[in-house]
Amino acid sequence: MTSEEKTIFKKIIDGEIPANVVFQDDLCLAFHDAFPQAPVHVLLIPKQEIENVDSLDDQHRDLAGHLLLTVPKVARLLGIEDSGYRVVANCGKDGGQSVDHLHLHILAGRPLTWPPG
Ligand code: DGP
Repeated sequence: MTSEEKTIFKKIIDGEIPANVVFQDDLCLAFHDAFPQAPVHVLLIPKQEIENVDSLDDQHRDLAGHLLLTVPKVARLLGIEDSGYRVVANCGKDGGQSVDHLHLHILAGRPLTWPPG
C-alpha cells in the first residue's frame, strides 16, 4: 500500500503523522481526536486495518473483545470512569464515518444528549 492510499489512522499507527497518544499495546492505539466534540474525545483503534464495525467477522473475535476491554482501561487513564462516558462507532455513510479504519470514539467531560443528531 502506498502512503497516498493509507488512511489517516494508518499513518498515525505507522508514525508518519503525530498524535497525542493516551494508550497503546500490541493490538490497539488510543489518541486524542483532532476535532474534539466533547471536553474529552479520544479515539481507540485497532492497529490491524479493518474498515469498520460492519467489516468484523469471526476472525476478529479476539481483537474485537480486546478493543472493547481496552475501553475501561483508557477511561481510567483519562479519569472519566466515575463521571461516565459514551462509546460510539460510526459506520458507513449514514453512520457519519469519515475515516475508513475502525475506531471507537470515547466521549466525556459533559452530559451528552440523546438521541444523537
Ligand atoms: P468518524 O467521523 O467517526 O470517521 O471519526 C473520525 C474522527 O477522526 C473525527 O472525529 C476526527 C478525527 N480525525 C480526523 N483526522 C484526524 C487526525 O489527523 N488526527 C486525529 N487525532 N484525529 C483525526
